[in-house]
Amino acid sequence: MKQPTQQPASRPTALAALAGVAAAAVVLSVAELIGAFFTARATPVIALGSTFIDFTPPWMKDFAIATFGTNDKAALFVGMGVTILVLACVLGVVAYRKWSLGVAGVLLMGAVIVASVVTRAGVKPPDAIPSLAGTVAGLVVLRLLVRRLWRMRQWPEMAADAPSRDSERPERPAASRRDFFTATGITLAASALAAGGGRLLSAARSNVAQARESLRLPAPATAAPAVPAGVQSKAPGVTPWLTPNKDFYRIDTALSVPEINARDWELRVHGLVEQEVRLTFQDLLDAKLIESHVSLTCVSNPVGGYLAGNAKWLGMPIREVLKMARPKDGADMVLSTSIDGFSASTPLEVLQDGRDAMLAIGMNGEPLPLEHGYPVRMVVPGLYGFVSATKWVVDLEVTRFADNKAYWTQRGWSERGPIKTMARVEVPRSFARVPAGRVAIGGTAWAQTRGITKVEVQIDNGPWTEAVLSAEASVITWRQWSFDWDATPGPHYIKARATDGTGELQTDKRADPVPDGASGWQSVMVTVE
Ligand SMILES: Nc1nc2c(c(=O)[nH]1)N[C@H]1C(S)=C(S)[C@@H](COP(=O)(O)O)O[C@H]1N2
Ligand SMILES: [Mo]
Repeated sequence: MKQPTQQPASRPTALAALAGVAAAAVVLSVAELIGAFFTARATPVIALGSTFIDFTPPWMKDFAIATFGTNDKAALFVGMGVTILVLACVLGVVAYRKWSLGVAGVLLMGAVIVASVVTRAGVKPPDAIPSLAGTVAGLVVLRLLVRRLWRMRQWPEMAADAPSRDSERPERPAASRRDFFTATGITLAASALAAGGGRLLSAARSNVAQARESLRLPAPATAAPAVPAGVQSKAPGVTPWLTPNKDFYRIDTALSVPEINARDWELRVHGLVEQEVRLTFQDLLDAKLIESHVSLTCVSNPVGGYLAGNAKWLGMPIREVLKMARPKDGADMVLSTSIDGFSASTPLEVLQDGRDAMLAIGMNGEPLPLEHGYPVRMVVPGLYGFVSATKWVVDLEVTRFADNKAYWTQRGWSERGPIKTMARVEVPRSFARVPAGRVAIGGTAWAQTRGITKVEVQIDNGPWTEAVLSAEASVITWRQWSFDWDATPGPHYIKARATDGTGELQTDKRADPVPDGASGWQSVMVTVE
């Protein structure tokens, strides 16, 4: 007969799940604390997230950027948090029901974490230590908490639910539920402290941000041509022609921003070259630097999207670096690799022609911000970032497209990526309500290395009419435009299209970002009141 005080069967299960969550918190926080003394990329959360990103199929990357924009990393962390929570609950219940299975589960997860850590680029075998220590600590805590639950089966309320275990001696004092909650609470609080402490410690140990602050950039040997007056669109509300660093879009696969000491930085130029070259940061500071306004664009940018920016870059021309290395006949590509294993394939000829392709150290008069590639990144006018703009670059291999594939090319994207001509409507915004009368339409257009010579606007199915082009700084920067519209009440569609410097009209053929960039004319719906 069951006792009248019998608790619902779900109660011990819920407590076991809670034990699992506490154990997972211990795994992660212990690894975080110890990880402060190792590479930032070696902590379980960062390593798992990065591994996940590397295995993300192109459509999912596209979906993530389309849905979350530059918050895609925050979305990933939330997704990971939920997954870890669910797995931890399952592990707790499994361990409570059958301890040996629980151990196997924890060890399996530990193995997955360690594998994802040691396979990260730029990570050394000792970097597995934080994850190993975390796993062991988590196992110990899980054992302590689950044992308390077993002992609770001697507590009459739960007697019928706990599996009978010969290993648990009846003479042991029965544990109470309060015991369990106290132990779990202490575990969770200690985990929070350890994780927070780990964060503070890594921040204190990293002096890269400080070194960047105190870095003084040299003056360029060749200054950027003066920006003509009137580059800004006349339409109020259009994005600034020059993008401030803090507003510059950020796209990369790096979950934790690599921290490189400029004095440790070295670039190796090798492969199909007569002379292997090694450059230090001091070599760059001493070189004849150029300064140039260049607009960057991301291949994942949808039609009308904001994954583009325009900055003044300071750097050493890559063609000068290649002159020292002297590429051999047959080479047609330079594979640039970052410290964290991202790579981009850039046609060799593009890096040798007259355009301002550079190893950049400055962005809008400052050292590169950490998240934009400090201390050195590539900037190549005319190509999407995924095949040219390697941040935290440490290696240039002169090679052939036939022999090597870059990071995104291995994942279904194109091996080359010239930027497609694009006109973007920025004001009025999509679905805006505007008063009837004179409405200023405006936006930005780009076709880097070809330039923009015309932007046309169409209202509903009316004629295509030329917009007013703002001044052009160069063919490698974007160009703004404006258009005065006499708006009549009702719903209206505004379309825009650009013509590049070769006279070619932007294609109206709709294409997704995969594999080599979105195309099509943007259409914006507005309501005139
Ligand atoms: N190391 C590294 N460099 C990288 C990437 C990356 O994932 N890792 N992404 C590239 C892509 S896809 C783009 S669009 C540009 C974006 O540069 P930004 O973040 O400075 O705007 O960086 C490029 N360089
Ligand atoms: Mo990109």
